[in-house]
This record gives sequence, C-alpha cells and structure tokens, in this order.
Amino acid sequence: MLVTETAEKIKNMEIRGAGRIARAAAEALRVHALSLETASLMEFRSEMQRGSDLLIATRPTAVSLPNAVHIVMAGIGEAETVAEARSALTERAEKFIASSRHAVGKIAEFGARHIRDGDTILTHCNSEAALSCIIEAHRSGKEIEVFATEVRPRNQGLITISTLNDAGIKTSYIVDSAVRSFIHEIDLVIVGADAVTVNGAVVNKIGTSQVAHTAHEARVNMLVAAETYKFAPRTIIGELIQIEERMPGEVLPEEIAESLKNVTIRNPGFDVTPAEYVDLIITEAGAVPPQMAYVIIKEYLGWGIEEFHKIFEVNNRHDE
Ligand code: RI2
Repeated sequence: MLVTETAEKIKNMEIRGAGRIARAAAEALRVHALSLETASLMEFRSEMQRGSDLLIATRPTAVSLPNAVHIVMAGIGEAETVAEARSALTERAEKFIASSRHAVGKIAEFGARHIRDGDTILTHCNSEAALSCIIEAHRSGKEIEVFATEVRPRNQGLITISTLNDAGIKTSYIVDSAVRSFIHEIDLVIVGADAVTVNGAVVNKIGTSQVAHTAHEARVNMLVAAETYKFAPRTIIGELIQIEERMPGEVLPEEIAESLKNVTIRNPGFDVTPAEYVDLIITEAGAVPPQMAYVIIKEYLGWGIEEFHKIFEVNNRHDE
C-alpha cells in the first residue's frame, strides 16, 4: 500500500524537505483513493482518514504535511457517493501537486530579484525553495557565489552543494560552526522553512536561528523562501509547532553513546527564528514581511479565526 510505504519513507527521511513530503503525501492519498475497493462511503472515508493519520504522524514539525493532507481530504466533504469522493480527492491531490511545483517556480522568480549581481549568499540545510531563488538568479546572468553549511547531523548540506555544483555555481562548503567566521563575506542569507507561525516566526532546520542571529548582528539581510502551505493555521488558536526530536544515533554511534553513562544526547531537528530576524518571506503570493503571516493564513489557506469558531461550535454541539 503506497500510503504505508510513503509514510515509512517520510519517517526515515528517504523523502525529505517540507515541500517534497507534502507532495508525496498528496500523491499517496491520490493513489490510495483510486485503489480502495469499497461501495460504502463510510468505509471509504474512514480508510482515507486512517491513511491521512498515518502520513501526518510521520514527522511532526513541517506543517506543509498536515496542510497538504487537509487540502486533499477536504474533497470528501460534500461527496454523496464513493465515486464522487474518489474523483474529488484525486482532483484535489493533482491540483495540490501542480500548484506546489508552480509555487516553487514563482518563489524562484520573486526571490531572484532580491539577489544582486556580485552577491555572496549563505544558505543552511537543503531547501528546494531557497535554492530555486539562487539558481534562478544565476540563470538570469547574475554573478553569484554561495556558502553552504554542512548541516549536522544529517548532512543535508551535501545535497545542497551537489545541486549548486551541477548548476555551475561557485560554492564554499563550511561546517555549521563556521558561519560567524564567514558572515562578513556574506551579502544575503536565504533559507527555507518547515513552518511559519502566525507571529511570523520561522521554524526551520536546527541551526537556522544561530545563522539568523549572526546575520542580524552583522546587518546581513535574511530571506525565507516558503510556499503559503508552510504557514501554520493552528498557531492562530495558540497551538505551538512541535519540534521533532530525532534518534541519538544520528549524532553519535550507539556504542559510543552507550559507553557514556552520564551523557544524554539531544537531537532536535528544528529551531525557531523570531520574526525580527527575518527581513522578508518569499511566497508564491509575493514577498511579504513576516508580520503578514495571518493574512497569508487567512487569504491563501482559507483559515481565519472564524473557521476555528465554526469548528468549536460544532464540537460544543456534539458535547451537549
Ligand atoms: P523545501 C527541510 O527539512 C529543511 O529544514 C528545509 O529548510 C525545509 O525542509 C524546507 O525545504 P528536512 O526534511 O520545502 O530536511 O524548501 O528535515 O525543500
């Protein structure tokens, strides 16, 4: 079953990157909807829900994942037959995947305009959206250079330098702790995002907030490239983004870790960069200051506070 396989691949990071996991989840739900053999709408609904829950549970931080699942699953809402539900779901999944790819293209176009000829850019982790801006600037003829971090412990920096190398962009590869040593050679920082909260804080790969703090201190601008489906609606009602803590084995080999009885290995995958360290968030809807996060959540994702009131009302009715 593709949903189980996809969930496993997202969990072990064979499929990774906030945008990619969102598209993979939408595709898994599409195939699942097509392959479910049942004439009962109730059974269809609950099987699709089971698949959705499985996908969402794989990685807790990237909000692109629940947002994609929610967008696709909303197709079941009005359906009166299995055939209607199936066709609405597949149509929504296809639309989401296409619009996600289109969004990255738009971000590339808008983001590249913020990169000047001669700029040296620093990026952290491996973000398709952030790299698309850099590659588009290079493609349009700007002479640019990039500094890319290693990104311990999973070393996503290796994917970044290989992509930049293939694009023919001059790149320096540095360890994460070398950012401050090189910040005076940097004109602009561009990173991606796993989630953007309603107050404009950016949740991204561990180390991003250190990069942002260093850039802020050195007065280097910081751009975040993030599709609108990376904004987190539930932060409107005070929910916090859960920071994924991954296995200690990613940091140290188990035999070493086990021999150090008094040592605990902590391995958070993400951190939070406050809005005041972010100059602009480049979305497919345009470049916006982080303070506009609520507008993006409401206008582009369709989640205003009214939506939550409606949900609360329905839940209260059920409780009575
Ligand atoms: P795009 C990644 O998470 C990184 O934190 C990256 O910055 C972010 O997703 C956004 O990536 P991970 O899956 O969607 O490597 O821009 O933990 O590709």
